[in-house]
Amino acid sequence: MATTMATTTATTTHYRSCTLCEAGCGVEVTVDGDRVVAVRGDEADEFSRGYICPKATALADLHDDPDRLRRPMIREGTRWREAPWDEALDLAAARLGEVRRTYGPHALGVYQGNPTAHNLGLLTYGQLLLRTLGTRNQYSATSLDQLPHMLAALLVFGNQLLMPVPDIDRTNLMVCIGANPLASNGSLMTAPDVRSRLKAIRDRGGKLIVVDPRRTETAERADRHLFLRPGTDAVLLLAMIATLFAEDRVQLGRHPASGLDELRAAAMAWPPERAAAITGVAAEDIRDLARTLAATPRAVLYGRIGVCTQEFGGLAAWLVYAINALTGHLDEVGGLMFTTPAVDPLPLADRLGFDGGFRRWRSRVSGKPEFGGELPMTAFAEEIEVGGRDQIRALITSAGNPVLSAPGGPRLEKALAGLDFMVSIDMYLNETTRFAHVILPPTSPLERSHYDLALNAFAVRNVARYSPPLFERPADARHDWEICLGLWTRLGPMRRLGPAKRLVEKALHKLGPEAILDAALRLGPHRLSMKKLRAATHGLDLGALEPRFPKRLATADKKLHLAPAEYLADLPRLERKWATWAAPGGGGLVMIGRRHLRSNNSWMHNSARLVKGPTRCTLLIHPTDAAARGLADGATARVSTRAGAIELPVELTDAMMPGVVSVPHGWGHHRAGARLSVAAAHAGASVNDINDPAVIDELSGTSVLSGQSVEVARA
Ligand SMILES: Nc1nc2c(c(=O)[nH]1)N[C@H]1C(S)=C(S)[C@@H](COP(=O)(O)OP(=O)(O)OC[C@H]3O[C@@H](n4cnc5c(=O)[nH]c(N)nc54)[C@H](O)[C@@H]3O)O[C@H]1N2
Ligand SMILES: Nc1nc2c(c(=O)[nH]1)N[C@H]1C(S)=C(S)[C@@H](COP(=O)(O)OP(=O)(O)OC[C@H]3O[C@@H](n4cnc5c(=O)[nH]c(N)nc54)[C@H](O)[C@@H]3O)O[C@H]1N2
Ligand code: SF4
Ligand SMILES: [Mo]
Repeated sequence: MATTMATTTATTTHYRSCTLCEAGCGVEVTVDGDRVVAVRGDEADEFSRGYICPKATALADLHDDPDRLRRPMIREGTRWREAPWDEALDLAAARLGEVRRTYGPHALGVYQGNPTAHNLGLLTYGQLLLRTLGTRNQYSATSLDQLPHMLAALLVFGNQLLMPVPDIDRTNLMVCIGANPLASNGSLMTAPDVRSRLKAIRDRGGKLIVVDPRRTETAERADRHLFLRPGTDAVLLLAMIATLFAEDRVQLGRHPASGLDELRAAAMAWPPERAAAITGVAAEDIRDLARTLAATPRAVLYGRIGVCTQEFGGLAAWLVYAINALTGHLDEVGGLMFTTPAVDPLPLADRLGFDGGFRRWRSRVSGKPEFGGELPMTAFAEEIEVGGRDQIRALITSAGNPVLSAPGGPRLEKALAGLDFMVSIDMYLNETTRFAHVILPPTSPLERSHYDLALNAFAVRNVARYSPPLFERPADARHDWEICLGLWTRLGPMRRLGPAKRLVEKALHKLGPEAILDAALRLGPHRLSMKKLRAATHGLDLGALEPRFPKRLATADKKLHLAPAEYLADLPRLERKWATWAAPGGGGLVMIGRRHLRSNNSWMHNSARLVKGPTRCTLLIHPTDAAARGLADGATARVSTRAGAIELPVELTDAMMPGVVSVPHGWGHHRAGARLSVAAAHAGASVNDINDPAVIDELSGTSVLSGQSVEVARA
């Protein structure tokens, strides 16, 4: 077991998992005293097999970063001061409580960001605090990300967490649409060293096909790459389904399903020729895709964020699941499969209040649909801005940076500045948390324990790995879960207990996330325990994925729902969108994003090691589109939408589909008042300053991050 050796200068080696992305690679950390001297891949981790990406070393940078907050901060006007924990927690609870007493529970807003999913404490005690406040103003990065997949899981399989993953290690054909795992390391597909795993498909005679508006790092290594016009995935997928029906290739396999006739009728309106004119993919290529998927015994269609965060993301996510079902690849070896994680998230999620649901209520200002107990980020700013009953007047953000991560950054900045009170649970004073009145910083990732409660459920093998804290935390540091517990006892139902609440806090503190994890492991399908996990320094391999139907299906009738009414009702919107649409041209451009291996959303740009080298916040544009605008390589372009304009350097590349430009997200660190000294020197521009928050997927309420129209000109 790894322990801290802070008092000696001898070098020690510790094994744990990296918490920075979904791959969860095993790392070997060499420590000299209280300094990390090396981070390597853990060769003995059977799942990640020694692989790490350049971000792993940033675990050390994060730990050592002088800008990382180590004590609570209280803002008085424009001045920040460090404060003792009790003062900061008391103040936060008092002010939040006051707003709730005066205006009611919905006047409290909550935003939870992406690192929540990588944090045992936030997934347990964090939810205890944030999900029990009684407010409907719950927001998270879900609606900037995987909401359409979750909606499809709910409507097709009966539970929002039942998102199947590609059985990448046994498939012979992977069609990858709207995902770039070579940069992202895989998402809703925990598959460390995805590059080797993809290569293995080809080595065993299989194929990789990529459908993407950019010839990505993944596409470069594929057997085939097809350019697709952004936002047209639903059309492409419907045409593939039309082909399956027209050519009598539907093979549902062993699963009882409903909705087959409705799905056929819907798809028949989109013959490949019609779809070709819209998507930019040739009709014969569309047919080929459908035929190859149907004819290959072990095959999978994998769609990720590119199919989600777009105008028809809801429809597209549904159709990805539907095609896997129709071609006999759902819940089959080598296809799209359900996992058997050591901690089954379904019962746990129910207990924590993540019960699935859609449109049980709507947002106050513009009627955006609720999903899973949350409202979409497309409603966030307006719920703060517009006065009236249930207006958000106080906000808790936890592990999120919505000023950079959600469309409409400048608008959100104004809204945040107008809040009565804001508290942020975060280790940085960044673009978002600078608006807080109190910042409560958690321990560094190396000071806390880790177990991938959420992401093991999306791993391509069933695995389990526990990491004890590597460094002992400083005496005056608190873990995320302790911060949340501290706020909860002051703010939750316990507050009414008076002095007795301290006893409850003590008892819950003694319990800790490990005890919850232990219970969940024991109840889980592999009957593990903390003891067994602690003994397995390099993690446990619990075997390949196995078919789980019909038992795992959560629909009431135990059938696959292939044509849920919610989707059928959204099809006329797709019709309307393309009814009047002629051939490509007109010279208009649309914008997509991109990820880079050395970057992680908005928050890893303060690591000098990661941001060094040529600037990565550039506009990728096809040479023809650039020439039409008089833009040379390296020139500064002005990119604008109705929402605003940004300026950034131009990079010419024929890897872009003509008519499409790309700008990465998470940059724009020039904003005054943040404390990110390295990032400020590599500021870049925030693409979400110009992504218009009013452009949404109307079905799911998800933000549109791909395919918004932009003007590009010389700056
Ligand atoms: N244009 C565009 N926008 C996008 C995307 C895109 O592709 N294009 N992608 C979207 C996606 S998929 C996502 S998930 C979102 C992410 O959006 P967010 O989650 O809002 O933003 P992050 O950049 O991940 O910021 C994470 C924050 O958590 C803090 N943090 C890190 N670790 C911890 C921890 O252990 N505890 C606590 N308390 N805080 C921590 C960091 O300091 C940082 O402030 O961005 C979305 N925005
Ligand atoms: N290095 C690094 N890794 C990360 C992150 C990071 O910021 N950096 N973020 C993490 C997070 S929060 C997430 S959610 C995952 C996301 O993981 P992925 O889904 O793999 O994310 P991307 O690399 O953005 O790949 C999305 C792809 O969709 C394409 N695309 C854009 N618009 C469309 C469209 O309309 N249709 C289709 N078919 N394709 C389109 C883009 O060109 C891009 O290649 O990555 C995670 N991993
Ligand atoms: S791919 Fe990189 S960032 Fe992701 S878990 Fe592995 S080492 Fe960490
Ligand atoms: Mo994400």
